[in-house]
Amino acid sequence: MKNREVARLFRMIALYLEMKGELLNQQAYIRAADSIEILSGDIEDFVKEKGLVGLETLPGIGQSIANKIIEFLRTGKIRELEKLKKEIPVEVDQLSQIEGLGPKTIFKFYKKLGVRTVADLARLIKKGELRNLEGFGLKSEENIAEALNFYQKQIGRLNLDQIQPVANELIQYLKSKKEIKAVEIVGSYRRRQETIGDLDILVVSKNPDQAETDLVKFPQVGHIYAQGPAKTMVRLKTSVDVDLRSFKRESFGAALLYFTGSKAHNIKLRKIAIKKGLKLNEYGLFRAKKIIAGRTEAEIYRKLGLKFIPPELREDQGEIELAQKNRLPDLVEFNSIKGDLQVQTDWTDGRNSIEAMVEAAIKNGLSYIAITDHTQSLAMTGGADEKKLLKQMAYIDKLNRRLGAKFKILKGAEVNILKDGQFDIKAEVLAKLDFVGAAIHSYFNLSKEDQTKRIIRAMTDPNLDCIFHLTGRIINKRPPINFDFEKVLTEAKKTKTILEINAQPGRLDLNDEMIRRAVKAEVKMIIDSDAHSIFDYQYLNLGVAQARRGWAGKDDILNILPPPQFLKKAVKNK
Ligand code: DGT
Ligand code: CA
Ligand code: CA
Ligand code: ZN
Repeated sequence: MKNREVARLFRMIALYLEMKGELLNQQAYIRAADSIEILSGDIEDFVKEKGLVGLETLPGIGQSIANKIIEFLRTGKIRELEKLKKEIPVEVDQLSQIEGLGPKTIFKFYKKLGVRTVADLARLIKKGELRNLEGFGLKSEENIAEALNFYQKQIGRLNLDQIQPVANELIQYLKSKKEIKAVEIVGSYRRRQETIGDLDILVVSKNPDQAETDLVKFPQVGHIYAQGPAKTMVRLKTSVDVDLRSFKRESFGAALLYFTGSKAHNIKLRKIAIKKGLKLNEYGLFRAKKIIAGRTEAEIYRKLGLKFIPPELREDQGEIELAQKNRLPDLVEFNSIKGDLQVQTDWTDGRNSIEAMVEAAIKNGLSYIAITDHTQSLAMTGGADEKKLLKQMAYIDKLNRRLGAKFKILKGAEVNILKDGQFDIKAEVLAKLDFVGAAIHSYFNLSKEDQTKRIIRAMTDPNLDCIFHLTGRIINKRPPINFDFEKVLTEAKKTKTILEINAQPGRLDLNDEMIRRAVKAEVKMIIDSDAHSIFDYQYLNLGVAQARRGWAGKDDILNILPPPQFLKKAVKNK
């Protein structure tokens, strides 16, 4: 499948065009990239079947862009992009990953200071030369230095959504091979860590050499580091490193356990084995030379006197001790979310209509959603004011009458928390909504004291039901705001304010440790996709994984309840 590669190149073209200030053209490439990303089939098959004319029927794709798709499929290149790179020899895709650096600023750095790469930028900052640039100062230099530092620390680690599509593709590919009898992804991906260093894959194969050859022949492979016999390592074209190891069936459970990690979890398991006079390694659990378990993880845990520990918990945070006492938490389950309480639509910055978001929600097994478009002070998103909100409420009432009992649309909003903790929508309008969420979208840098006060003031508002993405962090891009989480938890419990676990792979906000503290403080949570298109509901399960990593049980997560029970527990002011 070359869909993702084509979309990536189009987004790159869009970045160069934005540097040049060709905004109309830039928008066209972004629309085309969106369109190709959501195409369900292989773009190459599509072109074979329907040709240039077929391409032009896709939304956002005209003749000129269709020709570039065909050019790429034929030659592996897009001349337009090559030309742009020559004209502006700047690594804009990497530089623009640094928070606060848009294409326009990057262009300015290039023109005035000759910055072409992240390394160039780092050098300039070190020399303190950025502050002298017109329109910049010491403060903006410090901000960029901090963002750069953040970027460099995380470099090379990918978010789950950057890795999931190619991981699924690779698994399907390996499963289709005759001699491969079992395939599992292990490592941090199986534990659903927030970011992934590399993909570790285990297979059972009658013929390990063949499995290695199969991996090397996977069409997405761009580079081979090492091939066989014990391990094969490759780099995919999407910059993901993959390790593949082959095991016999009777050792597969032991290998799964070993390579799922975490290392700290494994070390503790080995200590328990030793205490029982046993030995645990990636081939099995042994008494002297005799294997006593190895085929499944469950039998190894059992022989060690432990309940099975789900991969999301294997971080040596006390889970082993609880498993010994049979007191692991009754974790919230995958696919158990019944309602999504943060959904944006084309009334503001979402891509799809309310109707389309409802239809997709039903397809994803949900029975209610709250429409929570942004409110007015977020001007860039076309945020709603009171008048627009009231109009949307009336419209939702009409849709609900049509839908009847099978689905419920809740009237909601994602209100902005202003600098002083007040909201940007009048209380009398908020009181009319079914579900009010609020979030911080500005003033991320207040002092700890002011930020804490601001959040607490918001939570004491009787109209507020939930705080969305509390810390505001963007993984690899923006650090969390500075505030006193314990104080916020105490206040949330007192005011019955829900905290959201935002499932967007770039947010995953709250993080695992904060979820654990919220569980302890008996603060209720919900898991939302923060959908901006019909495709985002798929992220709900990443939110569930995050909740499980935070030891959240079924009682801690309110939106596994059907709508009447949910509303009764979740909504404050009704
Ligand atoms: P990553 O790739 O940085 O996101 O993190 P992981 O956890 O996938 O780490 P990775 O790829 O280095 O290794 C995969 C798993 O293999 C790791 O979670 C535990 C296991 N493992 C690797 N090296 C060792 C080791 O020296 N001792 C033990 N006990 N386990 C190891
Ligand atoms: Ca790994
Ligand atoms: Ca690895
Ligand atoms: Zn938001």
